[in-house]
Amino acid sequence: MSRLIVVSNRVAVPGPKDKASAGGLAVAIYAALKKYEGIWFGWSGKVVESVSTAIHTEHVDGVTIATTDLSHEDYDEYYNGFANSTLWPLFHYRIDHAAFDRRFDKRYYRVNARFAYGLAPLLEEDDLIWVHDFQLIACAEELRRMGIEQRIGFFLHIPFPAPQVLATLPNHQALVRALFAYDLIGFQTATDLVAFQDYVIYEAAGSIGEDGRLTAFGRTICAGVYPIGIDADEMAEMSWSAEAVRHFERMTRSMAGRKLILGVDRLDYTKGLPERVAAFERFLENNPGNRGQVTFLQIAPSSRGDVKDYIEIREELESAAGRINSRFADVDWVPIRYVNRSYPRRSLAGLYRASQVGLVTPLRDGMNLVAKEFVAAQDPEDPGVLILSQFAGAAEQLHSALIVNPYDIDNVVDALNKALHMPLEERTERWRGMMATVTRDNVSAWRDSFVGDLLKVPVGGV
Ligand code: GDG
Repeated sequence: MSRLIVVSNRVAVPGPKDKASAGGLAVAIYAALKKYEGIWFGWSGKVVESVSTAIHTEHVDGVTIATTDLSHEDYDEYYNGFANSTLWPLFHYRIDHAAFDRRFDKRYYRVNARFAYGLAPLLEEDDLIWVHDFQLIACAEELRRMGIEQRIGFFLHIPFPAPQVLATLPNHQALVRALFAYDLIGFQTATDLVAFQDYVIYEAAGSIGEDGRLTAFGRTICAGVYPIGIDADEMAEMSWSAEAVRHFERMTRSMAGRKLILGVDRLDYTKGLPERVAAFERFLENNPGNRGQVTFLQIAPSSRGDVKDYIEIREELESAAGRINSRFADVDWVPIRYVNRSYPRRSLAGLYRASQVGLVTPLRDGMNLVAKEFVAAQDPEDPGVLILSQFAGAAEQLHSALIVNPYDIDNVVDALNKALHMPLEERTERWRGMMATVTRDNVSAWRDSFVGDLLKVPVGGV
């Protein structure tokens, strides 16, 4: 049996006791690594004065954890720079937020090369290599330069942009050429796959074969759709755990019979938070009878707090929430509870279940796991309603959510009205459809189908 080698920017090893605090993705990847006796390779999370080529290794449960550090320049120009300030906004269709700086892409390719140099000596002939996400697109190209011929797969967790959007990136061809060093590329949705195929045909003068394989830059590769899932059974179970029940009861008590609308997102400008708050404001304006009856709880832990755009979005949200609260609040009711901190997963599970509406309205999102977690944590006897952006990858799977255009504030207001008054029978029917999907297409199914296909794809390009 081949070993599995996972390469990702961050390595998140779930400890034996804190499974509940690690994300489902980390747990699923770790389970596969245990099965295949593999290696998880990535950044240690440390930023040091001067980086050596040394790789730190440790062995946990038959899995080898191999990490490398970043220098301050790497952190600024590769991680905060090209990854978070260039590729992240661009791939989410936010050219207005994208920073183009030659130091950034130079450093990006250099750090990707350093990852490849660190990894290559650890590889064995039959290994199966699986690289994750936009921070490490150029990793396989560097491995190929070093003569590595094993199968290498790549999964993009975020959207792939339309060709004309990607074309705004200086040297965009170099990035897509780097993708052609893989044998299999996985996307979250059919929309992303089509955007990639369009780029290959219209920008790279490539072609699609009858078997669906793509040819460009002198190589032929496979690309497919692999929508990521969650551990739905675990989330459902977690929503009845003692900690979840405590949070459910705490929340229900404090709501005193009012209805709860819940949003849970990393604080990020792609998540559509100002638009969401504006929709709730208009909902209160248009429906005076609902004032005092409904509360919107937005949990938004900070992320990437040292990037300027993230500091700005935080300030924008704080001021919008403050303004709406001072406009509508009463002595015994505050319309928006905005919480800028993170909660343990079990507490989140209880909050999901205490909500009548899950409001998930990103402007663009690869998948959005919160949508799936909300569904999995509902009480089957009295489920809440999911309002979901058409621009979240999850909308291609969760058809019985109330699908909205997050840019159209009135559309979101209408959905809020519909959700808050939806009869139990319709709620249950919609929920059952979504629950069947998140249970069937769970994170293990996602992982196994990608790894299964990677084992089968032809190797070695043309
Ligand atoms: C990227 C892509 C794609 C949130 N707040 C807390 C907390 N969370 C957890 C959620 C969920 C995860 O973080 C967020 O996942 P999303 O999928 O919603 O979004 P990204 O972080 O942007 O993830 C995305 C994903 O990769 C996987 O491929 O779906 O499109 O952008 O699991 O529950 N967790 C805890 N406390 C919080 O306060 N413990």
